[in-house]
Amino acid sequence: MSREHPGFATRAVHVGQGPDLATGAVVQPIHLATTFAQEGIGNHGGFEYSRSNNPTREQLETCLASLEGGRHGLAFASGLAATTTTMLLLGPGDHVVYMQDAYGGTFRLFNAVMRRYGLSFTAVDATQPGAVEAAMTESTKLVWIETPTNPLLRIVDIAATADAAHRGAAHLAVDSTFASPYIQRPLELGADIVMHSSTKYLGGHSDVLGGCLVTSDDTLAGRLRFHQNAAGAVPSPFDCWLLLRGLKTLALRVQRQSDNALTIARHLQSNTAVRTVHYPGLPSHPQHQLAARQMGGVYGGVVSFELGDEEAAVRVLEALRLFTLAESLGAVESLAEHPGLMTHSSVPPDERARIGLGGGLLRLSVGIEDVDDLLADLDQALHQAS
Ligand code: P1T
Repeated sequence: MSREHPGFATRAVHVGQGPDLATGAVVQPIHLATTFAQEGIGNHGGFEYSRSNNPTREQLETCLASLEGGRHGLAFASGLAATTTTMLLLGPGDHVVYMQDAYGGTFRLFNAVMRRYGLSFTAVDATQPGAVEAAMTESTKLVWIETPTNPLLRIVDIAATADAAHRGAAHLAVDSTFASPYIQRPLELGADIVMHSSTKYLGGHSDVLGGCLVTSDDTLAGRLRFHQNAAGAVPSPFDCWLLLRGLKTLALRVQRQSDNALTIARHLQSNTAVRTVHYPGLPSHPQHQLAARQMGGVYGGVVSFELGDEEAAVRVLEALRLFTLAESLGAVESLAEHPGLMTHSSVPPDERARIGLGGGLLRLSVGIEDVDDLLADLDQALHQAS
């Protein structure tokens, strides 16, 4: 690469990659080997055993670190494997403050699993200034936020939350899955760890599960690397290769998905059956100014909106033809789902009600299709259901 600081799209195609030195193959081979020959005991070329490190995984981790503007990237078998490995840094008595509106699986991991190991958790509305700081105690070691949140697309101020966490000597981890590094780079805003479900935008084709962590803190990186190997929730080389392939088109895909999503969000606002549209790119979003600053004017491919009640929401879902009824998000094809009955059903009903996740809420993951076809599908489904 000739420029001193190559741009995002260039790094997505080239960092950690490039022609194979042995053969000249323009695409790197997949290193399936589980173990690597040593010239003498402990004398090797950086690879011993694939759980500890693998050439294909290392390429992916190098590329991910570059895209997030971080020094160290770590790849995992799923987003939840990345989150679990972060939790392994903590011990009995440690306290975590987390954003209340988070992916249902994150809520379940914290409350149904990690509490059993002596950790305690406090959920706060981290969009409110001062809420994180007010919930922190002397035992708080980690603040965990998601922004934009799943599924209500709320925005947390990363820089302000990093300051609050650091004043209390805690680390800040940001689940940035809904944004992708094309849109938002939390480390540049003061976060200590950025986490992704790579299953979503990074992979981008609904064909690989993965997760990652990126940090610029050498000490944290060393501890995470130790636990990545010790707990062993690592991705397969083939999955790493698929993710590298996905990353190459990340900028193109997310730009197109965001353009389509903004058009859809505006269109839904004009439908009388739709009560509220949640999309940070709309000027009516309560945190639009913050989103504009933090997300660089591109707002991602997820839109959620509220209909009168659960029955109406289910009828619309069943009437959609081009949008596929399915969980997950971030891939090239458009998906639609009911968070209360699907992705967030592991969040107890009273907790859902508390955070404003109602039965009439639908979530769209907008793909790269022609937007006119997506609009027509939504129009016919809303019309049929009304
Ligand atoms: O599914 P997995 O790769 O383990 O990632 C978990 C996860 C973590 N964080 C966020 C913000 C997520 O959205 C997810 C997974 N979410 C879905 C499957 C979903 O449909 O919302």
